[in-house]
Amino acid sequence: MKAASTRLGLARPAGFSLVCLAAACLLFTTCFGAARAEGLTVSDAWTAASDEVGRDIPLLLTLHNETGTPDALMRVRCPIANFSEKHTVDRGEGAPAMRSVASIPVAAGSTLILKPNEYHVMLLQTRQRLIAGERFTCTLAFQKAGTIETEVEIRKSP
Ligand SMILES: [Cu+2]
Repeated sequence: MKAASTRLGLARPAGFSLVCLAAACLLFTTCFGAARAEGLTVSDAWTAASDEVGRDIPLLLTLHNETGTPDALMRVRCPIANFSEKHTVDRGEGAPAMRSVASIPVAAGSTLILKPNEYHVMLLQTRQRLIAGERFTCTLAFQKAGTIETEVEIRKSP
């Protein structure tokens, strides 16, 4: 009897959102437009359209770490590119220069917006044309939160 009433409780609308956050989101499904796992959310992932194949192109997204523990983006895999790197931008003497880093840190309780002139992911050797309005899925591996899949929107080049 107790188990049955619990199930009934979960069927209520308020219960549904709880189930969605607690269960579905932990299984890395998309919830309210953001992909999340254990307090880490990936949202607003996008890249610019490109007619050329074989290009290197930045992948930009927002990382929100709701946990009390620092995390880090370790690996990114997208089917539309042969490789990917995590980049930062050094500003010393002369022009700013991109540099590959082992991971992108996401401090505890922070939001990090990747930008072409700050931390970003670089997709290397694109395998196909990137057409505005289309989407593809990338897999992001974090040190603590594990693997999160996110949809990436292709936006019109500025
Ligand atoms: Cu770069």
